Parts: sequence; C-alpha cells; structure tokens
Amino acid sequence: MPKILLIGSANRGKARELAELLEGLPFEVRSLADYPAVPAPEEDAETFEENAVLKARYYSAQFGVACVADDSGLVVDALDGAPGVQSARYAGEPCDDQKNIDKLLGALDGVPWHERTARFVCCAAWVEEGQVLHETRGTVEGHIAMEPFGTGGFGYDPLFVPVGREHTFAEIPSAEKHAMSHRGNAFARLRERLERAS
Ligand code: ITT
Repeated sequence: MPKILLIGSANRGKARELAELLEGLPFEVRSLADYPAVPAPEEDAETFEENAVLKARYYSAQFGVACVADDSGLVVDALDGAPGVQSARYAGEPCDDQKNIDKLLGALDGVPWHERTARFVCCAAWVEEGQVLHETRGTVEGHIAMEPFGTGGFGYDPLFVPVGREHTFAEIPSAEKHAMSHRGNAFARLRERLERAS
C-alpha cells in the first residue's frame, strides 16, 4: 500500500496545482475533500515559511497522515511588499479573488509599467508525525498588468506577467505556468525529496 500524502490546502485552485505537481509520485495523494471538514488553521505567522509549516503541522496532526502545505503570495515592490503574506485576505474575508484583483489595481492606479515589478513567493513544507521533513521556497519575478487578462489559474494570475513573457499566468496552460512558477519551482525540489524517501 502506498503511503498517504495529504495536500493541506483549502484553496481549490492551489490544491489543483499541487495535485498536478505531485502527480506520479509513489504516494496516495489525497486532498482535504477526502476528509471530514475541519476549520482552517489561524495563519498568524509573519513569514511564508512559518505559515507553511504551521499549516502542514496542523493538517498532519488533524488526520494522522503525512502532509504537504504551501504558503504563498504576491509581493509588489511599489506597495512595500504588500499584499505579501496577506495575499489571500488582501480585500478582507471571506477571501475573494476578484475583490483582491480590484483592490490591487486600485492601489497601483497611475503607477507606470516599469515600476509595477512584483514576485510570487511559495514556501512549502512537508510534515510527518510532528517532524518537518523538508522546507523549500520558490519565486518568480514579473510585472503587474494594467488590467486583468485570461481566465485560467487562480488568485492574482490574471494580473501577473512573468519576466520575458507577454501573457499573464491566467492566459497560459497550467503546465507552462508550472515550468516557471514559484510553486513549480518549490515543488520540483520537494518532489526530489519525496521520491528519495519512498
Ligand atoms: P490555504 O492556506 O488553505 O492553502 P490560501 O488561499 O489561504 O489557502 P495562502 O494563505 O497561501 O493560501 O494565500 C495564497 C494567496 O496568494 C492565494 O489566495 C492567492 O491570492 C495568492 N497566490 C498564491 N499563489 C498564487 C498563484 O500561483 N497564482 C495566483 N495567485 C496566487
């Protein structure tokens, strides 16, 4: 029987990406939909790293299985790093991707393209039996578009144009996004560790 590996994310768009990024590993990969509903943990840490560990620890302990979680977000230079660790809740709760996009565009009103530099950050953690077995971080540099483009992906994808490209993450196929994204980057290294451990 392959070992269970739980994807500890309540965000459907993110959980779908994580399932794609963990495909083909010798684990039985499960999502939170496979378990009874539990409240999301309080993400009260100040760094992506700490929040990723906090989430992986929480879901691993809740269900007694190995768990991977990521804490991620968008860091915008012209906004002193906002929305950062608050990316999911930037426009308040309940979290709403469209409201977050509208708020970000408002905050950047009048800011020219060359000053709209930003990066996505993803910190991932793998926890098993209370132990952090691996932590990893990935980033991707880009610009915030003047208006949303595309319908793919999730979150701020319609606004994020990676460096060297002319399209947003919401306009390209998910495999192409994974090849350059913060999450694709972080999980490529986590995959190697998971492969070695199996
Ligand atoms: P979980 O904690 O349950 O995983 P969450 O959405 O609250 O779900 P985070 O706290 O890590 O997750 O917040 C990440 C937010 O950053 C997410 O809601 C998006 O708004 C944004 N984000 C992260 N990665 C992204 C990506 O690849 N594309 C677009 N937006 C992304």
